[in-house]
Amino acid sequence: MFETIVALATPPMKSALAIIRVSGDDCFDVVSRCFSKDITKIDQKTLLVGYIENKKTNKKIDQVVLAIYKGPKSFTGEDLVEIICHGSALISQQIIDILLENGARLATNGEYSSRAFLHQKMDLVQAEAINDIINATTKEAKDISMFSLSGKTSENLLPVRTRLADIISLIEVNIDYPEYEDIEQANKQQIITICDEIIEKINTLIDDGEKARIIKDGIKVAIVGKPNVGKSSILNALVGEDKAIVTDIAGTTRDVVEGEINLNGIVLHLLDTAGIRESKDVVEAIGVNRAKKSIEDAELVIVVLDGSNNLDESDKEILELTKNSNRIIIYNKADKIIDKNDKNIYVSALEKDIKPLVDEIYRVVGLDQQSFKRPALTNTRQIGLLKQARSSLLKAKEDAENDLTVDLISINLMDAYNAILDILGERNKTDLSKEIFSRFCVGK
Ligand SMILES: Nc1nc2c(ncn2[C@@H]2O[C@H](COP(=O)(O)OP(=O)(O)OP(=O)(O)O)[C@@H](O)[C@H]2O)c(=O)[nH]1
Ligand SMILES: [Mg+2]
Repeated sequence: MFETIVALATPPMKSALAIIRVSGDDCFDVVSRCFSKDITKIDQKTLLVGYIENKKTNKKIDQVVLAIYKGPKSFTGEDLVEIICHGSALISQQIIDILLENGARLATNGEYSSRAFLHQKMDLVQAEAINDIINATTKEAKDISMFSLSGKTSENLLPVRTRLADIISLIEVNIDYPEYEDIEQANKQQIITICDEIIEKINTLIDDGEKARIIKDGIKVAIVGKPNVGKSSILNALVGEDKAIVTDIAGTTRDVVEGEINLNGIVLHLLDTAGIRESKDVVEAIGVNRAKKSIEDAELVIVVLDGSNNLDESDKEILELTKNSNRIIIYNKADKIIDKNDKNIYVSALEKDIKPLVDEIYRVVGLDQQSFKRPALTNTRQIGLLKQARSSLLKAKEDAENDLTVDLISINLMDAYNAILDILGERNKTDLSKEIFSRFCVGK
């Protein structure tokens, strides 16, 4: 039994129209109890004009249009009504109240999508994409989410899932029906080869996923260096405005200054930090600690050196601090440098000549044109499960190499298979025996 739920689908503010969504097993009954017409007999998609009213007090609440969807042909798969009313927070609240009085309950977060999933209107990857589409801030991020919503991303998992089912079926049939001589024997070498093949496919999915995640969420970039090397000037040159204060006084930036840019589809969340040095000034010292912390938090660190001067101990300390980070080292103040070394990246924030840095960011992030056009699993849950599947496969392969029995090997293969099903939310819906028997005509 799916209770009838109600929620406002549009923001609670003044607008031309607002939409209230009602969905559930007795949705049409609930709506009919507060609508001027009876909709309980409707058996196909329809639009109806009428009044939402309080039938006890005989008071009309608003004139509305109902978009009526007969389940299973609806977003949730249930009977569903969208009430299109006038866009005032007061009106929508009154309509929701009257629906609540007549048998509906308030929907919880994501409950419509969760019902769509439960009614098999979409898999989990598609359901998660709804949120991503709403939250996308760039065209590129939206396009990636659109692949997931349309089911294209889920299709990427098919080859992995099929290959895993192939090998598991082969092993299971060997275990369960050893007396059948016409069944292909699962040999260890074959298992190792198939494991390798699937691991490679999963590696590609993880790699594509990490790249797509960058397109979706952007990347956190910390700009660090000793005082006065030009960190704030670089931030300003990147964002194209004077966000951070620039002076020739060392220790100008005290707190972290944030900026954001969209570099052809890659959003950089930039953090300009206080110049790192020993300081007795309490405020500056806190800033320096924050700068050090931002190195840990950042996905990419831009280490700025003053190319017009020789490196000193402070520079070396910062190079040491960032040695394990994903980092780009740049030499600023190129306008004052005479001897340049081919291996270094030179920029002049003063002259807004930062193209070498932008190119290097692109190179390090590793996105190519294909990354923007490819369906990919992007969220932490999906990538986490891919990694889980990969480590189970590595264990299965190791077991096969150590000549363990096939039933032991199959435990890890099953774990990998389940992790893949979990990505789609299909673990409890899929009967592996069906997959097995669809491949073999055992018992003929
Ligand atoms: N010649 C030259 N001067 C620059 C360049 N970039 C920055 N400067 C100058 O260097 C000085 C310090 O610049 P900032 O951007 O404030 O340096 P910072 O690293 O943020 O300094 P703190 O906030 O004190 O750590 C200013 O006088 C800038 O005008 C450059 O590319 N060339
Ligand atoms: Mg600064």
